[in-house]
Amino acid sequence: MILETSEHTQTNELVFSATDKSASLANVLHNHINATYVDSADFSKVDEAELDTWIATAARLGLDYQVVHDELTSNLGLVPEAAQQRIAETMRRYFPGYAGNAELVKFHPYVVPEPKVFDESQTLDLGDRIGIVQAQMILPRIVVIDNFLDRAECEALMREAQPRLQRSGVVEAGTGNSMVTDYRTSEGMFFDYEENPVVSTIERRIERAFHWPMACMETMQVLRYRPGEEYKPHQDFFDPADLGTPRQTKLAGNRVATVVLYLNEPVRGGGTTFPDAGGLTVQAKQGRAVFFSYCVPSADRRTLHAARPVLEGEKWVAVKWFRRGGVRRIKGRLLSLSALPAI
Ligand SMILES: O=C(O)CCC(=O)C(=O)O
Repeated sequence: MILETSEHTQTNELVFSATDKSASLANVLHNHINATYVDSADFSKVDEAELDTWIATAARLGLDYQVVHDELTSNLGLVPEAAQQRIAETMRRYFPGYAGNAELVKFHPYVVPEPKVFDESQTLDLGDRIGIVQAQMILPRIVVIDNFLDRAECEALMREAQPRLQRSGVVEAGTGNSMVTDYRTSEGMFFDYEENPVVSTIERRIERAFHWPMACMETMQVLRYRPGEEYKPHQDFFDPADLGTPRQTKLAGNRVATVVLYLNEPVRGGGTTFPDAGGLTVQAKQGRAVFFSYCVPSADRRTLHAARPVLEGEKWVAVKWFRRGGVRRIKGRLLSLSALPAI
């Protein structure tokens, strides 16, 4: 039995050979576990969320089930049944398609973030609130969710971000450096992970909504567009053909999905448009999220998108980009890996 994958992961033909790289990745994870958990010799201090992240990351990196299971028994001291149950619980949480017996599962590294929408009600359990799915499509995979943020959260993000705004940049294909261009004329800033309680709450909500650990996301960016400002059509992933791409992807792998959160409503203009999705345009509305994923860094996924010029008023958004892997240390609490499979 293999991990069931959703439509958009099945369509790609790239298949990772998990066993080839298991040894070296296992070492990285193993060393980490030794350093963080075993030296402390107090397994009761292992944080549940941290363990979840570790298991999900191992799965995503393509480690064998048995390697993960052995880590939990030999390094965390779990009895085999408890290790098996723990893996199954995490897999169900992070990979909605996961159906089976943990002992038989072969982890699939091409899983992408995906919201678990309740078909009957077209809602999404965000943990502390219920998202309303306004529209969704399979290819490109786009989901529009209202009620993702409340008004106070939107206002807090704009207020905190405002004094730190600077002219936005884009990544130059040849070098991987950031540069200012007429292609993207907004201003922006980045919050640190869990920088304040509002950022933290929203990051947790994003983790839960899309089944992807925060450690495999970039920090939150907030953008402001004033009249005439825009971001012309672009892809969010780093093109494997670009010389600057390895610099961008060596720590965290490529981007696999994006969520744009609208913090306010411009008077006119400013929608997010997807030219390869028949020109679908999502209008900015306070509290709304538009999510899209791209399991491989290819225009075939049809996730070309643009922020249309604002015509009147201002538009504010927060953006989170999801990475294939690349777990970083977040406030000393989460896993840190530097070796990642190149995708
Ligand atoms: O502002 C928007 O509507 C989209 C933002 C965007 O495309 C980006 O930052 O990559």
